[in-house]
Amino acid sequence: MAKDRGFDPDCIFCKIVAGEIPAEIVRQDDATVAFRDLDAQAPVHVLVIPRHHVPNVGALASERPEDAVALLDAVREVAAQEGIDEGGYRSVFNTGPDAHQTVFHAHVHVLGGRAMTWPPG
Ligand code: DGP
Repeated sequence: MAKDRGFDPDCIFCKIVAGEIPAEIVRQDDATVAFRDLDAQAPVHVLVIPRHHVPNVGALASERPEDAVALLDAVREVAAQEGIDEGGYRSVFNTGPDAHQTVFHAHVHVLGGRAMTWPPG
């Protein structure tokens, strides 16, 4: 991907998009990249991110709505590819410190392969 204004050189997920640091990529398209979370919380734990750097999903929806739709489409495809679409899976967007967002590049966690509990912690 060209390092246009959508690239933040200090962002770890931008570095994964650019291939500067390794990740186990499971799916990618023109707008999104999906890779396994380093700190898996379920048998399947994939992060789906937009290639373009924005800090969170709200910014993605307002600034790049076409990428937000692509992100949700990618979630559906990753779930099918990982075999968790029939049993069910959870999609999580953490936004801000109180929600435990630690990487400020929009991402959705796709978790599955086990029964989930509610409410989340
Ligand atoms: P959040 O807490 O919602 O911001 O989630 C960030 C997730 O990113 C967290 O579950 C761990 C994961 N993560 C952080 N750094 C890396 C990395 O370098 N590679 C991979 N694969 N995952 C990472």
